[in-house]
Amino acid sequence: HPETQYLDLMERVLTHGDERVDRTGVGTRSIFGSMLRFDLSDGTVPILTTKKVYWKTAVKEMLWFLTGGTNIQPLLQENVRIWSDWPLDSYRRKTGEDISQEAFEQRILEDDSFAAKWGELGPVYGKQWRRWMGADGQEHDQISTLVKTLRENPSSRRMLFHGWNVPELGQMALPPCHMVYQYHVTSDGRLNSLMYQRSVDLLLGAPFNFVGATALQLMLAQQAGLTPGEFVWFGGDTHLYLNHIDQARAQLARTPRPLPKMALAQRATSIDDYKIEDFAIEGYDPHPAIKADVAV
Ligand code: UFP
Repeated sequence: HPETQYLDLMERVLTHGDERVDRTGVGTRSIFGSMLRFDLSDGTVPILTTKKVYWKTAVKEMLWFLTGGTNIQPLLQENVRIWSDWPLDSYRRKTGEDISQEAFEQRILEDDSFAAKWGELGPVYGKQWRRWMGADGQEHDQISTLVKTLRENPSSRRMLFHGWNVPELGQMALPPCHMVYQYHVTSDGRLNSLMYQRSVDLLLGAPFNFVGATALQLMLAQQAGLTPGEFVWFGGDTHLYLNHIDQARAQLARTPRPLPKMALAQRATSIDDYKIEDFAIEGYDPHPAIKADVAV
């Protein structure tokens, strides 16, 4: 079962991980360098079954990246709250106001000027993917270039996009974790993708990142008239937070079920025209969700 790779990796981090202090102060067990491969050619996608993964949230986040947006307001309009921690933390520090997450999010939704001031994440993923500012003073749309190359020169070995814009790292709420994506087209028209993730919260982050990356692979394949092939995932610092150990053990005790299939219900006009309703999942029957706190 493809999911066994993930569980084996989790087991390895749990038993052989180096226990160390990390940026968040929570502490992790960590190994360096890992790889997983998933074959999407049978229609399946790596949406884990050993716990319920909120796949729609991950797809909505990917669609938001593609808009080039860097403000949490459109995410909140879609009821996606995963990026709220950073602006909330910054608001509390700068104003000294002890506002709840709910109240903060409500203000972002209702007050556009408040959102413009306090909902910004800095030049995170969307900005770099769609509007990377070059030294030439021009904005570079890496995604459009990629789609064009997939269509016109699919044997290229230069089909990639990158989020690690060195001079802008300091202005980002969080420097990119899923940092570089590369693509490869086989002679029989399958689109393979590879994603490098420099830092991996194996319990909470990775399952989400698999969904985003493979949803993107499906969209790109459709736009370029290709069929999905393999998804190859590389992790750099691959870790379990010390307050996720019990949850990891609980997950490891579960037996994977068949992976679900993901399909695009219709052909969108361009890479900018996909909606969450276009993503259809079939046969997803996961074990119950596992609750855990995100380290900020
Ligand atoms: N993290 C992920 N996936 C993501 C994301 C964050 O696993 O998509 F945005 C985790 C990795 C790490 C933390 O635990 O968030 C980022 O911290 P740092 O920048 O110190 O690596």
